[in-house]
Amino acid sequence: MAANVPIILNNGRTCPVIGLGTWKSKPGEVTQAVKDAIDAGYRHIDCAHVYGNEKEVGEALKTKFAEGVIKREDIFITSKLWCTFHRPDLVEGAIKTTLENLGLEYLDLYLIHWPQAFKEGDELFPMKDNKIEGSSVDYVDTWKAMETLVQKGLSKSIGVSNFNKKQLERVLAAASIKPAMQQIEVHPWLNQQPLIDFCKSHDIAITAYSPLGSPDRPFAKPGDPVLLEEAKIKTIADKYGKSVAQVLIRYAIDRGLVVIPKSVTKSRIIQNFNVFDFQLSLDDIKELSSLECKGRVCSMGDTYHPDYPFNDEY
Ligand code: NAP
Ligand code: SBI
Repeated sequence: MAANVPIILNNGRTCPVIGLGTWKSKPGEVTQAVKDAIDAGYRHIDCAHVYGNEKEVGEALKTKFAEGVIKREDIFITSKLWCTFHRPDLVEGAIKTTLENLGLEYLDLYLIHWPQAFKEGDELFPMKDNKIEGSSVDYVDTWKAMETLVQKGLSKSIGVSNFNKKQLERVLAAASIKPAMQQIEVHPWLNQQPLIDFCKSHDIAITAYSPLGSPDRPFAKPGDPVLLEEAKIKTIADKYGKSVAQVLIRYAIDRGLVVIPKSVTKSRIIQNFNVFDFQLSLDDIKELSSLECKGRVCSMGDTYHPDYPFNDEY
């Protein structure tokens, strides 16, 4: 009825539909979280250099390989190129750092984390006059450098994250390898239908990030509404005998998306994967989509950057 079937990317490779998110997972918690996730059946982990915990994710992978629970080819590992490494000559070094930290020889998917380039250097968030300092590197040039990573066997697939339609069009026009994936924020308050339709029309798969509304985001303000407490979603969840989180995860899967809920809590890690025994009706998906309110919860503060993606309609 709702089997755990991986999606097929535009290069013929497969990607498990649920991955474990790792942003904000503390180094001291993430190793156990990844081990718990693998034991619960997860075969996809979403990582990034900027999360500052790839070494600790790697420790969990090493243990699970050594225990014989999984082999390298059984698990899908995503990471992302941070904004300070967009300059083409920095891209190969950046993926090699990530591979070294994760203890891997290759990634399954490497994404350009954001279209905006930041000033190159040691600071991940280089600041000037209280603002993030940009760099003029064009993400199309970064994309050409990403393509060489596939040729060198360092990543099986490449893609983007947080790109708007125009930015994707520019990449597509120049690409020898089309992006296999676009990772964006998706949940009922930001249903992303126009951008999803555009990506689907180009055979680019979508990963839904912050599917639970990212309640632990560091920039949440007191009084911000909480997606997991939305009464209309609770009513739908009760009907299926499932939690709001499980309904939000199914909301992505039932729209054909990959989804990467983050948790460091064993019971939630298990709960979030326990979604293959039900499916949302079309009416319920429509009702969830009708909660759209441009309710973006994750953004980068540099709205003044020429490549800031969220100034366009989509
Ligand atoms: P999220 O997955 O929407 O929410 C995570 C929060 O929900 C945590 O506080 C977690 O708590 C809690 N939670 C998890 N399962 C729950 C459940 N069943 N019931 C109640 N609470 C639950 O937020 P996110 O971390 O922003 O997004 C997920 C992942 O997407 C990230 O970790 C990252 O890998 C990726 N991401 C990518 C980008 C990008 O720019 N590409 C941006 C944002 C996120 P505990 O951990 O305490 O259990
Ligand atoms: C960080 F490590 C620090 C800030 C921040 O804000 C925007 C969202 C983001 C990101 O760029 N990718 C994430 O998963 N979270 C993030 C990460």
